[in-house]
Amino acid sequence: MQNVLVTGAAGDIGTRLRRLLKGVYPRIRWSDLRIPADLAADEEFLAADLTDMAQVEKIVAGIDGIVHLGGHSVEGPWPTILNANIIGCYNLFEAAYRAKVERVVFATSNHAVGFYPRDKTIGVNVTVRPDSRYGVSKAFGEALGAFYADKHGLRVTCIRIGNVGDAPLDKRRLSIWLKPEDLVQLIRIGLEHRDIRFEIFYGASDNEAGWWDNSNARRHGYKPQGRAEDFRAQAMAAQAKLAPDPVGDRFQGGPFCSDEYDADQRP
Ligand code: 15L
Repeated sequence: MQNVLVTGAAGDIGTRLRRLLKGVYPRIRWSDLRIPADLAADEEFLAADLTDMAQVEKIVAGIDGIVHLGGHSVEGPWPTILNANIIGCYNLFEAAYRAKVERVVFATSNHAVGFYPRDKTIGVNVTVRPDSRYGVSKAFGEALGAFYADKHGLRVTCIRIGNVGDAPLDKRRLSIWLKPEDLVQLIRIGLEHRDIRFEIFYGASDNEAGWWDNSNARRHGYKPQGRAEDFRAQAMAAQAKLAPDPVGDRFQGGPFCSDEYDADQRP
């Protein structure tokens, strides 16, 4: 990997990666709608609106591998999701294919499978059960990745990210926490491992309370360093301050499940 493009450079994960990926690849081009406020003089940046194919073609030109973080990262109204995560994601994969990019690492989300109950351990071969329009858009991105891999030979890795942060924020995040450095490991496997064709990994650290069977990532060499249990006391203290969420607490996707939920009220 010589020339890497990372979309979503100004977001929370993008901002962390700008520090953590420094020097890892000879050239990293960062992109987002707007220039990050703290962009350093030695960082390459190209602004792009992912809904505009001509702009996407410009940012993928000359690139070998893409880390696609860009888009809308929580639930939103349909027009927002449609533009940022459906059209934007299609443009990204299609432009990557046309420009003969070798690899794409797609930041998908736990919300593609958020309606699995918390007492069930799931692997990467389960049917998607999105918990939001956002989750549906991530399932779409995974399907798009499989399509470009199977039909056109793009090497695609989808990372179903739990929650990236310095520490797990609450009880649910004890199960899905992803230490930023562990995300870097997963991204590097996607960009560098010789056997990648189409893979799905869970973006989770070594969490004792986890719900995901991440043996596929481990088979590819993933050795997570973060341990959510080291932060249990502070996560549970934060949990105690949250209002009970009878629906969200049943499902892996938490509040994304209870938001707009009315399934129990139907005859
Ligand atoms: C996500 O997919 C979001 O991007 C992030 O902001 C968190 O809400 C995370 O999921 C989560 O489930 O905690």
